[in-house]
Amino acid sequence: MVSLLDGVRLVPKFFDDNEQAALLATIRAIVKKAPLFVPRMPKTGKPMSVRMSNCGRLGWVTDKEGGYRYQKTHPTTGKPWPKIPEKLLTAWQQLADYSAPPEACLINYYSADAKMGMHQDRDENNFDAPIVSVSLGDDCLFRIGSDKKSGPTNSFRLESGDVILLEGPARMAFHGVDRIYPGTSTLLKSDGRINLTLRRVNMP
Ligand code: MD6
Ligand code: FE
Repeated sequence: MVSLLDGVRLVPKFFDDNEQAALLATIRAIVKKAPLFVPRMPKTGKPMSVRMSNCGRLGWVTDKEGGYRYQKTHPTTGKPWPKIPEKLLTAWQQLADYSAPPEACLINYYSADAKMGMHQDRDENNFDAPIVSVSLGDDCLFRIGSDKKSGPTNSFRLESGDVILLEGPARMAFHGVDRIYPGTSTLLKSDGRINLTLRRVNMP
C-alpha cells in the first residue's frame, strides 16, 4: 500500500491475474443483464467518451434532462441493477475501514481513445465513506488535484488489478483520466480499460 497524497491510497495489484480474470467474468455477466449505456452531460446532452453501467442497490446515471443522479433502475431496461460481486464487497471490507457496505458500483468502460474530464464525486449524501476504485485492462493516466477546480495536480499510472482509495482530505478532490495506454494489458480481448468505482451513497 502506498500513500500518494493525503487521502489517496494506492494498492498496486490488489487483485492478482487470476482474480482479475474472475472479476472480469462477473462484470461481463453483469453487463449482459445491464448493458453499457452512453452517459450524456446535463443540459448540453453531449455524450461522454466512456460507456457505463452499474451494479448495486443504486446506480449513477446522467442524461440531458435529469442530470447527474443515483437511481435504482437501469435507464433503458428499467430493471434493478445486478448485485455487486462478492469479490468487490470483500475488497471494500478489507480496504475501506467503513461500517457499512457500498451501495453503488459504477462500471466505466474506456475504449482505446476514451478519457474522463476532471470532476468531483459529489452526488452522494455521504462524504464520510471512502471511494474504492478498481482498474482492469489497459493502464491509464490518472490525474488528481485538490478540492479546488484549478491549481496543481499530480498524475500517475494505474494498472490492471490496482485499487485506489480516495478518502478524508482527498474525498472531494478533482480527478480524471487523461488517457489510457492501449495494448498494455492482455486481460481484455482487445484494447480498453474497465474501472469499477464503489461508493456509499447514503449515511448508514
Ligand atoms: C477511472 N475514476 O478511474 C475514473 N472517482 O476511470 C473515478 O472517477 C474515481 O477512480 C472517485 C474515486 C476514485 C476514482
Ligand atoms: Fe470520479
